[in-house]
Amino acid sequence: MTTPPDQIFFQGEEIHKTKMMMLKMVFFWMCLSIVSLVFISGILIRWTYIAEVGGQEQTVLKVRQKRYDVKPAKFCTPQSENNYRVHIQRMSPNVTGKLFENLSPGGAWQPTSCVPRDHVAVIIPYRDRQEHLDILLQNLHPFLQSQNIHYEIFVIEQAPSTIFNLGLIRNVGFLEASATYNFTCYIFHDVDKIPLNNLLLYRCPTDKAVHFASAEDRFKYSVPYYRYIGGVLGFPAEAFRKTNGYPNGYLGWGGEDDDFYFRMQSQNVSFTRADSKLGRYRVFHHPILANPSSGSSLDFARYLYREYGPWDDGLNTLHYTKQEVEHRPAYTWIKVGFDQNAMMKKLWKGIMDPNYDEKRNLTWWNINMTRAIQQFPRVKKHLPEEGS
Ligand code: BGN
Repeated sequence: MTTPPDQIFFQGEEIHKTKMMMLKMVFFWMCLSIVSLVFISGILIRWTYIAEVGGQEQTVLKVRQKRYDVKPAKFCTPQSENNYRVHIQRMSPNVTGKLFENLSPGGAWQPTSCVPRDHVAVIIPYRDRQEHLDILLQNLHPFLQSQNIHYEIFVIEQAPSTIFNLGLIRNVGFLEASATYNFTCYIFHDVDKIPLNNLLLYRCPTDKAVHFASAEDRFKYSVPYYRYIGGVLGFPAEAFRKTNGYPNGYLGWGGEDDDFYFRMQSQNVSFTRADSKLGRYRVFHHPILANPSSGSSLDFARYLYREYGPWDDGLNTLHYTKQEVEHRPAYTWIKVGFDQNAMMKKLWKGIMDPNYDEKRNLTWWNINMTRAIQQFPRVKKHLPEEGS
């Protein structure tokens, strides 16, 4: 016997309905279990939380409130008014003792109520200028603290018996400071320049240098010439490394900063200059032992960089001995020695000759133009014709 067609249809519909019912029930139970699971975990978490904070509902509320109140990290901003007073007379040790009380040994400081964005190393080359250093420090600490930055002051002293080599000492300062912390700004600071306005912010852009000393009193609050980048100059690490640092081969006073300007130019490292209302400095006078040969070295170096690219001297040829390190109350002191004569011979690839000056009992180094031009012929076209 065969089942009539309408009966087949009826049976099929029944089965379908039953299946749907079952599916709906499964779905309903699944939803119910998820909801109860969430609910039970909620209760459990809450219980654990209450247990953690002492079992008091009240405490839970307080703790929640407290957690809610915690503000996101606040970045430091500099003080907006110029409340920094310059003290040109050397202060007594009692007064400076108080002034330096809040510093970490080694002359480091950072704000505690906010997160500093700027981490600044101030590098001061030093030789025989105790009074200038004392006056600079008594001003520099309040100046930097008013800017709410993290900073440390490094004083790099050249061991006696050789002519002062400012470029080399600055390079040492950079290497030593960057070995202690990854500072965002390295500021090369002459010991005899006192900043007068704390709205001049000691910080660096990420990719170029800043010339801070744009208005020294000795230059009637201006720069003596456009290329002048002496006095106080700041750098982020990468841009400074790109220049290969200061030249190590300028002895005595003058020229190393001008040479450095040409290095920056040859490496496309640009700089900004502080507004002359802000970049004001008081400069102490001191006897100058000018280097009689820096002019000719500079002339040569300038065209050498232009024609042959980065000169093989600077951070990559630096050899020195760290003789002493002390974390003094207001600064980190590093005493450095090096063999100046050996370095001068090697450094300029034999194009320099020593020249003994009896009057001063010092040896200067002069470019030997004949050898220099043989070795670097492309420089010749830039130099004045002989006899002209
Ligand atoms: C320049 C010096 C700079 C110095 C400024 C300001 C030279 C190069 C020899 C021609 N340049 O004359 O080094 O920063 O005066 O004092 O001496």
